[in-house]
Amino acid sequence: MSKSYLPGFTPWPEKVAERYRAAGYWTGETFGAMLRARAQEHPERPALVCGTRRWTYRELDQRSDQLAAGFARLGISARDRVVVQLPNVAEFFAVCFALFRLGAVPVFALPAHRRAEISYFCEFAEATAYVIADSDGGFDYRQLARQVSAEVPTLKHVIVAGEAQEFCALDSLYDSPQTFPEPRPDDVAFLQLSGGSTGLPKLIPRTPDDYLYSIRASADICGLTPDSVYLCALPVAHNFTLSSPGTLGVLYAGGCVVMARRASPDEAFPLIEAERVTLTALVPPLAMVWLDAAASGHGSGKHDLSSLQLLQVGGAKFTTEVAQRVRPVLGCALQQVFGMAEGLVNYTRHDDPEQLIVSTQGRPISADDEVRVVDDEDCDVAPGEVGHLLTRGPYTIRGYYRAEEHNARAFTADGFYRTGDLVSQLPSGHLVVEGRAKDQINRGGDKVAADEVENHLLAHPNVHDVALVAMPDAYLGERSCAFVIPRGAVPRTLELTYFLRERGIAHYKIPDRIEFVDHFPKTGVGKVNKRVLRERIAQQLKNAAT
Ligand code: OOB
Repeated sequence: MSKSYLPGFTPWPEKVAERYRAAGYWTGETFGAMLRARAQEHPERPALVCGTRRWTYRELDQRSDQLAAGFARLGISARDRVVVQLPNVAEFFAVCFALFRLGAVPVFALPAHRRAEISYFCEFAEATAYVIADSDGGFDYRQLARQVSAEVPTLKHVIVAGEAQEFCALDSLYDSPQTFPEPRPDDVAFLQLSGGSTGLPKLIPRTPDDYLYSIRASADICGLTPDSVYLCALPVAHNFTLSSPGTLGVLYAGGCVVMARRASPDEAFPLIEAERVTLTALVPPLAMVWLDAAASGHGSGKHDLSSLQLLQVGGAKFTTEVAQRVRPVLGCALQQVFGMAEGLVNYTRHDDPEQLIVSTQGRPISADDEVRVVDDEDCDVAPGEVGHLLTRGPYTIRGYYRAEEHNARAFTADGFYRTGDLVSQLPSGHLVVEGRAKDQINRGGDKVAADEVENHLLAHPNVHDVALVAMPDAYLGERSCAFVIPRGAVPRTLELTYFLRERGIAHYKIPDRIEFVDHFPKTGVGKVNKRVLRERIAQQLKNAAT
C-alpha cells in the first residue's frame, strides 16, 4: 500500500479522519472488496440488467477482475487517470470496478460532453486512457476520440465498448484474472465533475472511505434490501445516480440495477413493468414528463407501475405543486434529494410528514454533516433566515483536485465547502433551497457555468462582451440567456450557436436565447449587474406570454 496520497488531493486533517473512523463512518473497505463480498454472499443474484443481458454478481465480479488484467496488459496502472464516458450500459460497472481494483482513477465524464470538455479533462488529469461506447443517441464517440487523441499527447489508449474500428476493443481486454495490491481506502478512487461556476469544471476527488460511507448511509435511509430493483434512468456517472443511493447503493445492498438507455416514459415504463422496478431517481423536468404520461393513461402511460415504491427527485428545485402530484399519480412515495458531487446529500425521510416531503429538500445524511447558513460576511444568520450554505463532514471534500488557488475561495479556512446555494433551515434540520449565489444556470439538473460559456462566446470576432444569465422556464426550471454586446456587425443568433457547437461544447451549454444590447447595467462597483439582466429577460418573457 502506497504511503502517500495522489498528488493534488487534499486529505481530511488526520484528527478529523480519526474521528470519522472511530465513529464507524470510514471502515477501510474499498470498492473492489465491496463487490467481492457481495459476489461471495449471493453469486447468482442478478446485479445488472441491460437490454437482453443479465449479469449476476459472480459475473460482474469476474468481468471486473478480467478487465483489470486486460487494462494492466495495456500498461494502465495504479493512479493512472482514465476518462470514462459511457452511456447507461452494463460495461460501465465492469470498467469502473476493474479500474478500482487496479487502483487506477476513473474521471467521470457525461455522455453530453464534447471535444472541448473531454480534451480538457484528459489534459488536466493527464489521462492515459479514454473509455467510450462506439456510438449512442446517433453520436459517434470514436470521431470525438480521434479529435481528442490528436489534441492530448498523454492519451495512449482509446478503449471502445462495441465496434472499436482503429481503437482497442473493450471485449479484447477480458484476460485471465490477476491479483493487484489493494488501493488505500483513504486515497482518491475516482474524480467526479463539478457543475462549476468559474471557468472550467473542477475535478472532485472521492475516496472509498468517504464515498462508501455516503452510499451505506443512503442505502439505509432509503430502506434498500437485496429485493430492491433500481432503474438507472439518469446518466449513470452522475453522482445522484451513482451514490444517492443510486446504482452503487443498490449493489452494496445486493439488489439489482436495471439500465435504461433513455429516461423517457416510452423506454422507462416498460422496464419498470417487466423488471418490477422498486425505485428510481429523476430530475424535475423528467418527473413532470413521467407524471403527465402516467396521468394520461394511454401510450406509455398504460404500463403497470405498481412495483414502484419510491421516486427520488433531485438535482434542481422540485416545485411543491408538482411534488404533490407524485403520490396520487404514480402511486409511490416521493423523496426529495438535494445533493452535490462535492459531498453533502440531503434526503426527505419516509416518515417525514407529507408537507415536509413536498416542500423541502430534505436534511443531511449524517449526524456529523456540519451545516452552516451564513451571510456575506460568513456570520451565521438567524435560524430560519436565508443565507449561504456552508458544509463539512465525513463525505464532503476538503479541496478540488489540483486547484489550490480556487480551493482558497471555495472552502473556508476551517474546511467548510462553500456550496454557492442559498438555503433556509427549518427547526427539524430540513433545508429549503431558496436560490443560488454561484454564477451558474441549473438547466433542469444540467449545470452550466456562466463564465465557461461566456469565455467561448468572447472568442467570436463579433462579440465584444457577453453575460450569461438564467431565465425562468416552466419545463426546465431555468434556461440560459446570453446578453451580447456586439463588436462591428451584429452576428446572427444561429451563427453564434453554430460557432459554439464548432468549439465542441456540450449541447446543454449552448444558450437557449441570445439578446443583443449596447451596454450592460452595472453594480455600484462596476461589475455587470446580472440580477438586473435576469429580471429584464424574465419580464420580457412574461410580457410575451400575455
Ligand atoms: C447534484 O449534484 P451536482 O454536483 O450536479 O449539482 C449540485 C448542485 C447543488 O449545489 C444545487 O445547486 C443543485 O445542484 N441541486 C439542487 C437540488 N439538488 C441539487 N437545487 C435544488 N433542489 C435540489 N433538490 O445535482 C446531485 C448530487 C447528488 C444527489 C442529488 C443531486
